[in-house]
Amino acid sequence: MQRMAHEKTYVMLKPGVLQRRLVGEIIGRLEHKGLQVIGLKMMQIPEELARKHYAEHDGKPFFGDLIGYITSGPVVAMVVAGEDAISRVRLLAGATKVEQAQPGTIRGDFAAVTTKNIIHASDSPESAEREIGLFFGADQVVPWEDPNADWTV
Ligand code: FUP
Repeated sequence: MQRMAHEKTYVMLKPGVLQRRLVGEIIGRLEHKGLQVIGLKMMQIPEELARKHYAEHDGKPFFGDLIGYITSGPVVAMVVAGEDAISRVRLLAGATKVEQAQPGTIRGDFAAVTTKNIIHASDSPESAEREIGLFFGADQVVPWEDPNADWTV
């Protein structure tokens, strides 16, 4: 069997997750899959950082709403690790657009509006590295040994 890559990914629970008291539910889904939380903090994102994070969307019609929403209240910023973590978290998150997000996924189960689609998750190793660097200092990421790692691979 081909061994998959151990990866880190940047995950962010958007402001509505706190307002709707869904923080535990969403983090629970990631943990139940066997992914490891190795960085976790709440923060109010300054507009400049929001624009950097979403720079690829600058100029698109939804950009203003996206920046407005992500800076409208605190977010939960996380670094999540595990085998194939980038694609596994994306699968758990579901499709970007709410009308395409399948039931059983985080967005499919909880998002009603695409701009407010609950969760951000890096889409590639390059994005993960860039985004973790934007939101976390090196001393804020705390990898830990998992003696039961067998069942996650
Ligand atoms: P994703 O990687 O799934 O978060 O998707 P994108 O990077 O394409 O989009 C980033 C955010 O922009 C989405 F989470 C929500 C918002 N967005 C819209 O509001 N409308 C769109 O048509 C596409 C994205």
